[in-house]
Amino acid sequence: MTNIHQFMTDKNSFSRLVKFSGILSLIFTFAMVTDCKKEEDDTALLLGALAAASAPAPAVPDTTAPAEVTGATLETTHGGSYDKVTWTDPTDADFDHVEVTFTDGGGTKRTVTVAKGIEFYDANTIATGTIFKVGTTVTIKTVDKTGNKSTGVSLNVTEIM
Ligand SMILES: [Ca+2]
Repeated sequence: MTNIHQFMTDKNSFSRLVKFSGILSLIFTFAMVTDCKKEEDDTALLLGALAAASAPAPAVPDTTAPAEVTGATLETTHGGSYDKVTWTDPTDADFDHVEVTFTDGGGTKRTVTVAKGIEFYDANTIATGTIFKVGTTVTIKTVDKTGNKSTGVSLNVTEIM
């Protein structure tokens, strides 16, 4: 049997002990490195999640038409027939223009664009004496900068008594 004194003084035994310590130290270092690596991975994951959370949301395309015009009214500038339509533009920030569709006295269907802020259309712009055809409708649609168009407000062109 080898006692502790013999073990400690035996060069081979001591050398084995040193080697064994070295292996233990290697295992310990490996364990530490592995743990650090895991923390690095966790940090990378966390940073990735934070970046994803703070990144600006992808642009959502605008598909919303502006509100309708209000106070739409037919008027006559010559008496006898309606030839003018007036309204108030919506307040939507992206409102761009109005589209007026009507049938003129000669039966021709027309669509005209009226810029924001004008708030009226006179059929005499086409030719003096042009009127809205009785029995048809004048439709006013609002359009935004993206091109979204409202359903429209329609006015019936009736005979003026
Ligand atoms: Ca819009």
